[in-house]
Amino acid sequence: IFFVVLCQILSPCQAYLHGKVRNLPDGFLLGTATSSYQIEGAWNVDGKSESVYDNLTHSKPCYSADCTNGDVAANSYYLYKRDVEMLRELGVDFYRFSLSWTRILPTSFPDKINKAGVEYYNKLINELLKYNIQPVVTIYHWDLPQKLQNLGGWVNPNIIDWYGDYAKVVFALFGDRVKYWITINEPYQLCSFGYGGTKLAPVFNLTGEADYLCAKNLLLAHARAFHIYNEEFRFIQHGIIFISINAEWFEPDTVNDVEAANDAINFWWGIYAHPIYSKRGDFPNGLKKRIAVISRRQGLLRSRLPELTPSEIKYIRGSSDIFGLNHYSTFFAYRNATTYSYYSRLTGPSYDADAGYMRYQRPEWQIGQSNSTLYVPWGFYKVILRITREYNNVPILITENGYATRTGLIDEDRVIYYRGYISAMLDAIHDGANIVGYCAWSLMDNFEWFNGYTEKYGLYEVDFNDTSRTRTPRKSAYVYKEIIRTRTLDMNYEPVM
Ligand code: PSG
Repeated sequence: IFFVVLCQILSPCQAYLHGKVRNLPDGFLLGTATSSYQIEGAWNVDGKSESVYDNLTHSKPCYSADCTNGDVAANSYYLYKRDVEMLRELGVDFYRFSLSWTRILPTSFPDKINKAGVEYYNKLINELLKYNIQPVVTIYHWDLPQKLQNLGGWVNPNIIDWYGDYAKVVFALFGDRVKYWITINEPYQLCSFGYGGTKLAPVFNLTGEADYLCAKNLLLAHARAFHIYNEEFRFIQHGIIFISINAEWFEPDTVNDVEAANDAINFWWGIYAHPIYSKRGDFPNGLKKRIAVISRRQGLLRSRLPELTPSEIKYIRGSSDIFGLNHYSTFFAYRNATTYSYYSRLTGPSYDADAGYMRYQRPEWQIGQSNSTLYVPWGFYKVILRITREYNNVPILITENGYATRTGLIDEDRVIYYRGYISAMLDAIHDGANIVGYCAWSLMDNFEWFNGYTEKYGLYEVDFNDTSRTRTPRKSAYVYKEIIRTRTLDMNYEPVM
């Protein structure tokens, strides 16, 4: 009774009573993320060679919505000390960033290690550690060496060796200090938008074929890095290694659309998650069957989805210490006349036709600057619980979650998004999910691939018109900082800016 009475007087305490302040679990890790091509700039400096994004944005200057590129980006190659200062302002436990393959290995191969490139990452890592910020390092976040792309990139099975050799080099260079390794960022976006479409490099647009070859090679390359780490580095370096999968939520539109939503999930992320995290391994059965049936109807003599042999299945299964989850939004999935009739279509392979579902988002959902990122916190809850149940309560690190604001420094829309999503995550933890940490995308505004600089995901605004690339905290930065400082989520906290 004493405490309840006291609580009537103290307002933060009242919020606790009314469930508006929630505690984060003990030892929960909080961080924020970026990736090399999106922030570094210095694209041809100090011995760095050409990546697929250097090549694409230079050969097609209007690849991105605003005809921009990452030549300078947020200039983090030169401003990394300011970046670390921002991370200290926020008080994060970790910083997730990625390594540029072409900065470290200009020939793409380990015959020549570029000292200046290695120096850059050493300085960044050491600066982080000086302030007790753990580096969480993505080995590959889409900026493939152009030279390897000329050899076919992710559809050439030799990429398993090339990527594995590169991974081995970075374990040896940085693994004494880096304890969290992410092999590859978002296979779905890479394979589907890059090899099956034109949104990302290498804009192959060979849907229904290249995207599936990419998927298989990528799974094997990821597993290669995992096994190299296990056999040669883990016992000395004692880190963990995993993949970051983009898993969006697909809700059945009606009771008749449960299968459609399931297919959507299988084609979007089950195709990557199932071989690694399920007990059985291999691609999901439903997906294998759909592609096999459609391929046969198309007159092909084999499925366009390459098979995983029993030894490949074994090699991939279990090749991740935890589940790196990137999540942004939710869709309703359904079938219609066209998607039902997929068995009869003869217009050639198509990934979307294979998947056989349609999707839409509700107009009443709060929409960010990015057209597909709408505020649907319950979808985050559902996707976490699905992964938890399907993959035997695997530990999850949220490696990306974020929202492109429509406003300026007072990004009220993103404050709502972060609060809603962190709250949904706490509900999922309460209901049994084993989530070890959360990472906001992104530390700062950056080159948003095909959207150029038109989408602003940063906790810090970056002034791209100013050569010094000034960084200024938005309201969401202050709100996140308070969450980190207090290890609680207070829905009503108003920062003084
Ligand atoms: C993936 C899925 C969605 C949005 C963006 C991504 N979605 O379903 O709404 S891509 C992901 C990527 C990173 C981007 C960031 C924001 O890993 O490099 O900058 O999200 O687009």
